[in-house]
Amino acid sequence: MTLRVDVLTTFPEMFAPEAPGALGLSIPARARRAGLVEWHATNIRDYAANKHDKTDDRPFGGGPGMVMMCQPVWDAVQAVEAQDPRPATRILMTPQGRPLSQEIVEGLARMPRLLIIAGHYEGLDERVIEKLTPMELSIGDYVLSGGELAAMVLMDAVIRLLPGALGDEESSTQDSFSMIGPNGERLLDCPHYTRPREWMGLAVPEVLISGDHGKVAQWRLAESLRRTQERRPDLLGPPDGR
Ligand code: 6GU
Repeated sequence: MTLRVDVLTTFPEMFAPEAPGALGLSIPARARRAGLVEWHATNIRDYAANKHDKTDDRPFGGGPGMVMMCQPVWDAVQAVEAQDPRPATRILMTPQGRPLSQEIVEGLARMPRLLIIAGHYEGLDERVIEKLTPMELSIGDYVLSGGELAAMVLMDAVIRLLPGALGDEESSTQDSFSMIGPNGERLLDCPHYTRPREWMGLAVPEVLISGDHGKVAQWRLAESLRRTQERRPDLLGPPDGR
């Protein structure tokens, strides 16, 4: 079954399947051509029921920036959801959302249909969020001009997990956050090397050219653990301080 992704945005051009941007090249483009995924970008502006096709307005209480209005967002969601009988998992990209993780990505890759709202400006009127009850996701603790780039990040991460999206050469099982440690933790990836065996005085670790697959697997796990401890101790759980 083809995963259907709808993106609701005021900048649908960013998602043109032929655009040689984030999704128009490489793995997502190949997955789309293979029929594993289809995506449709809908312009929220097309659902604005006011004279000037306005989708945003000034915030009550004053202050800088604009707020996306309830009506165009709500109507766009209703219209897009009616285009396919399968229920859509509603997602709102926002810096106030839950931090995206590989675990969340894996869950979303099993869904038949995703509907991603990419907010712009200061965000959406809170009432439309309350009525839509979307899953709210952030891609990190920094601010983007809009949710579109974040939506593309999410889409890329989901699409590469669809069965058949990666060739054997690109298997996702050993990626960072997919490699599992002795206590079930998600680990960072190990270092990688290719030819030549020596470059600028640096040799490839001996074990990798030993041909001993057991030893290689052991070394990779140890390196993953060491890197995770060094760079992302938070992934290994809180220190056992008592
Ligand atoms: Cl999902 N949206 C925006 N606008 N900024 C972000 C983000 C999302 N995640 C991190 N920064």
